Amino acid sequence: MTTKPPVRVAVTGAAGNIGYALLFRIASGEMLGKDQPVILQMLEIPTEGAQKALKGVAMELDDCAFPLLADMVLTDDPKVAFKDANWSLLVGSKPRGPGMERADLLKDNGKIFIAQGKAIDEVAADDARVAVVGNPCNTNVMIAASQAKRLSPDRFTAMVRLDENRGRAQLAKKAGVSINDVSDLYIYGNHSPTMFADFTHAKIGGKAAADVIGDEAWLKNDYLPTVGKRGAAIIEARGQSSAASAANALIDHVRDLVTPGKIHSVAVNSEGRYGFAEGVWAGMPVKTTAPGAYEVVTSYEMDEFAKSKIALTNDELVGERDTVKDMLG
Ligand code: NAX
Repeated sequence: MTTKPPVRVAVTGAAGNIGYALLFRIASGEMLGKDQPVILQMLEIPTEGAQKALKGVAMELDDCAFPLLADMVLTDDPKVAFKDANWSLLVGSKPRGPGMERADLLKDNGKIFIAQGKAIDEVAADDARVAVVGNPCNTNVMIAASQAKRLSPDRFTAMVRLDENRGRAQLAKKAGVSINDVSDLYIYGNHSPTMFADFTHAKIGGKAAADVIGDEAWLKNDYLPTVGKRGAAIIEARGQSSAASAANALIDHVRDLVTPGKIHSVAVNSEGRYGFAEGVWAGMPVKTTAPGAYEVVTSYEMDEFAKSKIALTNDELVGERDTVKDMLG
């Protein structure tokens, strides 16, 4: 059996749909490795219903007898959940209610991410890393990062990996090839329908995807909206938002961030790259350089079409930042 010390993984919204599809895979070693013990530190809101459901999830985790699950913490207190956490996966957030404006959602969720960003900065491990899934995830991660005094902004990432996976799957389907033949497809901008799935640099079987597909109109007018609105299409079909595929993407997001050499789409502090405004968190390709560390791949040259798409998604990110500007620490 392994002798590695356990990694502490905090998961918020642990009794929710994504949590249910996520925790078991973390505990079975799919995220951090089959020889890496983990301690799950699970946060839920302090209602009786949520805490009871969380207990139920923990009972099922017990019943799996996972060899790598060293311990569990169940709590409604962020300072307990994030204590010494090496990874904090911020999945929980408030869903948009009937008649609720997007600006209200941004502000309501902003409060959660102010508190959680502060708590992580205060009590998480020195090597703390954060991945935000709860929507609007690009803006939520910006708010959380703005609260941090100890942890640098590069520790805070948000998830656009589900969009990358969706984009690769749609290209493979259209070309009639295996998913393994699709590469170099990266997501730029916001996790929202304005995102840009950059088909202009994608490859199929090592060749330019646009040449293999041979239908520019389809790529621009069908493919991009299909990828951008896939979340809504899933809700329409299942009556619930993506959960298993979102959990799967989060596993991919973290696993590739701890695997040197991997190039993948992550929403990071833009620092003005690819024409994004300074200080917004935007999807872009990153290369993992050491476990948990990455550099942005800046070598892709964008054509006029790609630049116009990036400008649109950047405008939306800037608009979201304006809405929450009073919440930025
Ligand atoms: P659920 O509503 O099933 O679960 C969310 C859970 O979070 C609930 O159990 C709730 O009690 C808990 N929660 C709420 N506020 C909390 C807080 N302050 N601290 C701790 N827990 C809290 O939603 P689920 O389907 O699991 O989705 C979770 C989030 O992921 C949503 O914001 C959703 O929009 C977002 N998504 C993000 C995706 C992405 O690619 N970035 C894709 C999937 C998903 O839509």
